[in-house]
Amino acid sequence: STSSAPIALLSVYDKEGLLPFAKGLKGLGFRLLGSGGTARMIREAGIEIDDVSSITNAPEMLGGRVKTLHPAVHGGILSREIDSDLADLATNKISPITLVVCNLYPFVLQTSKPDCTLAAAIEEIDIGGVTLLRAAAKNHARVSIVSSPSDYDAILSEWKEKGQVTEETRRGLALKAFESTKSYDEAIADYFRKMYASYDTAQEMKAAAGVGYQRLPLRYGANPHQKPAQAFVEQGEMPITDLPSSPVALAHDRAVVSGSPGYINLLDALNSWALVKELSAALDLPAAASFKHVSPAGAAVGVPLDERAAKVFGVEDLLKDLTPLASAYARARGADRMSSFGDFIALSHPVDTPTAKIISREVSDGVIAPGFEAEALEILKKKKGGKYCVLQMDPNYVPPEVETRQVYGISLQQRRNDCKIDASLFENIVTKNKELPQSAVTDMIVATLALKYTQSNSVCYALNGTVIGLGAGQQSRIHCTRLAGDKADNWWLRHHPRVLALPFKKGTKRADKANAIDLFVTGQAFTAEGGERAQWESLFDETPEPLSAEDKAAHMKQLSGVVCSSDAFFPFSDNVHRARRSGATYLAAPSGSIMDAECIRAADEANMVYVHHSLRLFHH
Ligand code: 93A
Repeated sequence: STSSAPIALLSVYDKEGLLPFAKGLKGLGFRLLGSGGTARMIREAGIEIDDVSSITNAPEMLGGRVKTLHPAVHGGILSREIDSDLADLATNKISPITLVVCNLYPFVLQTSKPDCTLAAAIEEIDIGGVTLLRAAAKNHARVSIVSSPSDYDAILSEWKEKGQVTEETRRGLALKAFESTKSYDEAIADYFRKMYASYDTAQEMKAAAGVGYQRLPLRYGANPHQKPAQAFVEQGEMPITDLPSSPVALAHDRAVVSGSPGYINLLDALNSWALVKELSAALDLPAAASFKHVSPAGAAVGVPLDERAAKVFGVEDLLKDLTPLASAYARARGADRMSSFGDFIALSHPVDTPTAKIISREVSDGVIAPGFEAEALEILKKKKGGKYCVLQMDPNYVPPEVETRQVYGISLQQRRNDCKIDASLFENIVTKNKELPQSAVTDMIVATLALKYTQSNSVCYALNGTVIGLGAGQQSRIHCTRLAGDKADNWWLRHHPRVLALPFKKGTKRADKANAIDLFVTGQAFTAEGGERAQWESLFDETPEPLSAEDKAAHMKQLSGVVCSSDAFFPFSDNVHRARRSGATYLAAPSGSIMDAECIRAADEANMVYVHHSLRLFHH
């Protein structure tokens, strides 16, 4: 080799394609340098190569931990073609390196072995290779960094053709190298998180060290066959603490548990927490949400209940003790008792005893709240044989501005939906009737905030600070408006004196009552036959007569003042007509439909108050 020959430095773990590539480089006039094993393999194949130690004048040491970490290597890689750099190279007798070929120790392969020890994992953390990749990628203005055997052929042919690796290719190679070091470090961080900052391991050690938790193992993913599953933060502490049936006191007044919530539990917990936090802040009242499948089944603020409402919402026996938070949850849990069955609950304020008492007798999966009064926690801990999922949320946690998720291997990134929803959103009244009372503004905030955290399309009806009907996840807007309207109708029919006086047998379970009432108000009890009918009838001391169409119509006429809000514009006036039939007096929706004028006309005909804004609220 002549001293002017370009230098290629090779240091690869994965030696696939190495020999033909080295041979090719040699044939193109490169001087080859290699780290221990790489150089040996190439030399044994009869290709001339020098050891890295021939330029460093230092041996590989520490059992291979230091192979290429040396100024002669990194000076040669990082130098620019500027006078001061060239002078430094000359002074230190360092030759510039033109091409670096490197791939890393197989950290993931090692840690995925079932019997992998911490020591073995740590030994597979590549330091020098990562430094080669980063240094060469940083200096891609001059240096080519080849990090994947799949690029060997293309590099050879490009050099053959053009006498160099082009700038465009070097840029692509640099990006690839940084991507590989990023995912490499991610894998190491993932492993360390599991070993050092997880809820499931080394509790005492972390307690002593006062180290925060970054990871919550999940029971499984969306389905039991989707294992493993975990939740984690990449920086700072996990803002959620899982409170156990028998808490282990840890640093920072925290407690951890060995059990773990599921993936959908966490989706519900995080979305519902965001909802109640914003609801409570917007209305200065305690707020509650009852989530199922990542949409609210109910949501409300702590507006007091009267006796009839208490009965409809299933808390008449607890009425005199209800706190504002308990009222909020009673409303959220009781509005659509069918949908809320097995819910995940979010509460904006520390859970008190009255709220815990309501929770204790309902079927529910878990609760997230910023705190728990001692007696309330005692009550919740007894639920589900001690397995009730109790999550404590740091109320001061603020999520990052940009959120990322992966779908089918593709990363999607967006600015978080951090828009504020408050009274100022509802100032543009576009109908002739402009009478929008404070209570309706409150309901618009409740309904619209609920939509912000509901799978789209969605339409929400609200009254008395309570979601009374929510249509989620429908592809057609009118289907949302109908679904939500039907739910609001059922909710209102449950106020009918005949429903309130249904002669249930003593000891009928709460969930069975909810089911039977739903069958009664929808009329489905009376189209049922055989065993299904007999089952329904068996719940009563005497079989109830159906509500007639006239009964229902007369009762529905008494429902008014309802707010109906939509997560995107109403495309046709049929939505307005349908909302009116469920007692809607007030409408809120973004403008932008070519049928806006038609919708406003329909609202005017019914003397409704229609608020336009420009905030679309799709959520997925
Ligand atoms: O242990 S290291 O982090 N120390 C180093 O200085 C170093 N330099 C290169 N590992 C180092 N490497 C890695 O060695 C490379 O990333 C490559 O994976 C491997 C090649 O070793 P050998 O040439 O001895 O087979």
